[in-house]
Amino acid sequence: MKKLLLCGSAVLALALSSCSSVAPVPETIAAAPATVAAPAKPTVDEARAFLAAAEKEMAEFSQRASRIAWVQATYINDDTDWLAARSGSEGVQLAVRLANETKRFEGVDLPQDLARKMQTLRAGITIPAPTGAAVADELATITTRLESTYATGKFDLDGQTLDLDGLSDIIESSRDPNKLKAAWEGWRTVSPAMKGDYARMVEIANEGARELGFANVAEMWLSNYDMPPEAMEAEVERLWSQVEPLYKELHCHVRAKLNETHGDAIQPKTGPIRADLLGNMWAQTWGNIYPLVGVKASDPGYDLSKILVSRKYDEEKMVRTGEAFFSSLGFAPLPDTFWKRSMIKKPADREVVCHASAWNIDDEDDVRIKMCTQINAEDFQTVHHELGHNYYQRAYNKQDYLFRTGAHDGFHEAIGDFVALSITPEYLKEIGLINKVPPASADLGLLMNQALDKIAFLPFGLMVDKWRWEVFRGEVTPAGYNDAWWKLRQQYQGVAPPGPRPADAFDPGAKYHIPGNTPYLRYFLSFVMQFQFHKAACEQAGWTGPLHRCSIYGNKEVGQRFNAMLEMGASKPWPDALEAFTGTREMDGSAIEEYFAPLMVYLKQQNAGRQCGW
Ligand code: X8Z
Ligand code: ZN
Repeated sequence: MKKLLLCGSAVLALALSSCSSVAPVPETIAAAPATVAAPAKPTVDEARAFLAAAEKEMAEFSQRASRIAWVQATYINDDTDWLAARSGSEGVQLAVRLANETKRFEGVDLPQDLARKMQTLRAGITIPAPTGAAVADELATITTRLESTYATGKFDLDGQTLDLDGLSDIIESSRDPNKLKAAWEGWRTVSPAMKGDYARMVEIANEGARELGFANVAEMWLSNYDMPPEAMEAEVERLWSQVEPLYKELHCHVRAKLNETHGDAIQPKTGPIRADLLGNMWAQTWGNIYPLVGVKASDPGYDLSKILVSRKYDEEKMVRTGEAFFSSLGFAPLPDTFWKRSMIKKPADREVVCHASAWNIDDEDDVRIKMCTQINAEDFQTVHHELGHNYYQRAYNKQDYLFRTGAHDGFHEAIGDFVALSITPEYLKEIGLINKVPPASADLGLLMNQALDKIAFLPFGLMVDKWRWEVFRGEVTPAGYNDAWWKLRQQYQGVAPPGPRPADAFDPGAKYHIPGNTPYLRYFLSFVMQFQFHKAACEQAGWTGPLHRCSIYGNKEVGQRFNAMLEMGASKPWPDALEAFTGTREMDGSAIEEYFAPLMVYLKQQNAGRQCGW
């Protein structure tokens, strides 16, 4: 029941990390009367036996639950929704029972490995419920409905019924502001129906968190990083302050270019950027508008999306190419079952959850991905992202059950992206996708392309859970959900909706991870850490050139050191895992700063005389 999948309905998922000691929780049991002997403190052996039994029970449950979840996600109908809700309810009841049972061991001086497992059991339920079958049933019905509503959402535009993929195609390629606005607003007609369910889910989950000794779900989520939750929140601020200046410069330049393209009436020179103009449904990555903002004199001279199409890549070839990269690092090929059981192509005849995800069905070798793959550069990157999850899952599958997960959830998200940072022109030439490596004069173009995805993402990666923390903490009530969302969108990303939002709008629900209940801080952490991994790997490879030209393709020594980190899973505090690969124990934005340093110089020159900020 933990980690059935990464990036799917995560209600049952035990979170992906644990702490080195059990955090103190408020006393919940009144002191026994003096005349009655207090029950004997449990021993370390009892704790070990309890954990072994819990791991066995969870592993067994997960065998069935993960298959039910897979069938539902790849074949949505009323019956699979029913099955998923039933199984989800059983899973949350099991997780809550085991989490409550850890209370018995509070105050027992446990060895580090046992303490970590106790902490994972107690804090690792993404969306908990209070004890009781009826409330667990209600919660699971709600969470299943939220995800299915998102996955099956449609909107009629110009006489055509479009799903998220169809509407996204418009956002990604059209330059017509009216059409962009219609597609952008159209997708957001899917989410108002979710709002009541979402608000009720928050109530139930917070009650569940309180029963387990947390103030609310936000505190619970932040308790999975081997440090007190307040310290983790401060860490996140520290990392953001490192990368914010780069984002501000990029925003300023992109806004100026959009102003040149669309004129003052559509995109003014000052203030926030219109969210539908950035080439992505959520304005989270901006690579699709590279042609509008690219560095003319420094263009790399190739378009990977076009090349993949012209070279007749199909869905399988995209994934096989990703697999070959991991093989070049020394990883064993994916098992035959991966190819038989994965869903890598959007089925024409049924509803599925298209949002890409990676699964390990049996917690051993039955790894799979689920993607509605499109033949373009973005999905080429996503294929590597998903495979990163699968290779991590396989690397740690010899650990104890509760340690078969990432060192923290940001590690899990960073693995495949780190590998994909090595998709350099040199690599593309090596695998025959381009004929000529662009000269150093193309560096700014290459960096701009990368920044539009990697730097643009950072404030979005941060604000999604800032919103959820406010919601779970009760700082924002359902009446204020949408305004709070746009306040954060404006504050961090400097984007605004293309027009006033309707009174019933629930725009957070139009982003997969909100109805899908997948925590989002992991991606912010990943986007910082993947550059740390890249820099460390390039140093290990003896690379002395600019970081964005370094590829570790084919480097088995780096692969070995990388694997040493992956194999640890969550068995040690995450700084130990980070150190095993990078030699440092801290998350740090200086690698991403170094990677983009030449672009920062260029952006500052371009922005001279412009009024930046919003
Ligand atoms: O959800 C994902 C992955 C699956 S874990 C496709 N990502 C985030 C998103 O799409 O919003 C990857 C980067 C950010
Ligand atoms: Zn992922």
